[in-house]
Amino acid sequence: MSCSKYMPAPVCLIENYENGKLHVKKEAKDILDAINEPVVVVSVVGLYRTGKSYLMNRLAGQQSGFALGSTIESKTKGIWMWCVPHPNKKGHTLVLLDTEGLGDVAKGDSKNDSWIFCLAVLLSSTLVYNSRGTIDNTAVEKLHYVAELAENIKIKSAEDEEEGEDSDFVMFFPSFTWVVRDFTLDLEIDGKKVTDDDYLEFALNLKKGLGRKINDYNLPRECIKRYFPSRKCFVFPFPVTSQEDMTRLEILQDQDLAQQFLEVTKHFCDHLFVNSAVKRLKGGHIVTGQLLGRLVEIYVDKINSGEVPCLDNAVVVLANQENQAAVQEALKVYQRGMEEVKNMLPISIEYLTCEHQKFSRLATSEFMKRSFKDEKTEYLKKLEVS
Ligand SMILES: Nc1nc2c(ncn2[C@@H]2O[C@H](COP(=O)(O)OP(=O)(O)OP(=O)(O)O)[C@@H](O)[C@H]2O)c(=O)[nH]1
Ligand SMILES: [Mg+2]
Repeated sequence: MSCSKYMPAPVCLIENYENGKLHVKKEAKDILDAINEPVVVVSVVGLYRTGKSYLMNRLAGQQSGFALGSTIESKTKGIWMWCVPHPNKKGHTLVLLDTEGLGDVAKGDSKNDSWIFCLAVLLSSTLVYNSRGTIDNTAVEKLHYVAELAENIKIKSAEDEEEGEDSDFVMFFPSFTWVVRDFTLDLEIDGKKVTDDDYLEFALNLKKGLGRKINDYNLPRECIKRYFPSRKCFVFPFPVTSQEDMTRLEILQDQDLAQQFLEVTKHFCDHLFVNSAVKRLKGGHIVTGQLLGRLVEIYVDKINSGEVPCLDNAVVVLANQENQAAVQEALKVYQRGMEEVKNMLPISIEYLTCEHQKFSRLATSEFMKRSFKDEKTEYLKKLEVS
């Protein structure tokens, strides 16, 4: 059983220093290293002080966990992680990533914000974008980080770049869920009742015409649609009525919260539990906790060295590490088997050949279980030679 089942509270996964450098925390990496199960990764991003951490605690099914702040000062720093058993998918771990609030002017570091947003996109299978009030133009414009993704993430490695457009990259991007908090309006468009999803799509409609203003209006909308073809929206009412209660949500019981807030929260959580996919790498390989930890390191190293993280390169680096380990494990299987044969000596050549073939086959299948993207069967050959 993985230790994820016993993670009592979130830990910091990625810390950010004043000098702009990012750092992967060892404690979090060790936790991921011990998880051999596939992971479903849900991350939340959005402006600071909008109830992100509170929502993540609800997803973890806990009253408290990710630290909330009750002042206007931003609370969460860097990226925090909580691994819990997946409530619906047996044998899967749900990894919740809570991120630092974007757009805090006191912090005044927009580059840091871009990287936080970018890492959330790279690491998760579902990205929750949290905002407050309504989906008006300001809310959409605040999501300008999406428009910057093209500069901050590369899909293909330099060698493959000539091979045309990144048309299929979105397959490896997370699905997108827009959460609107403290929504007080009626869900109506032109006097007709609409769903949360209709509301989002309406807000993302493009304006016809030319000119800078229209262009500025359309650009973030076009980017959201392009990068996140799978979209969902949930509008939440106020959780409580009194301002005083708002700052002590963490200690309030469900019966103290607005009924409709509880209903939407449940609907939201159920939706994510059922629909959030297992995280996969470009190429389709399933990501386990272990692989996720390595992925975090690869991306953070890239960002720290001033380069742009690249999906393809990350897969190559990961595949090399994994295949190397797979060869070692397979060799062990073969050697262990042949040790036993050695103890039976003297034996006939026929029997020896037969045993050698048996353990070679076993070793190969052991290798195949773990290896990936060994397209040129480079590592399989390595195994045969040894
Ligand atoms: N009005 C309102 N307040 C909320 C809601 N959810 C949580 N809060 C309160 O808002 C404050 C901030 O909540 P957090 O969950 O810490 O917000 P955050 O977005 O994680 O904040 P940062 O980490 O600073 O970006 C706390 O006092 C919460 O009790 C909500 O749906 N509506
Ligand atoms: Mg927070």
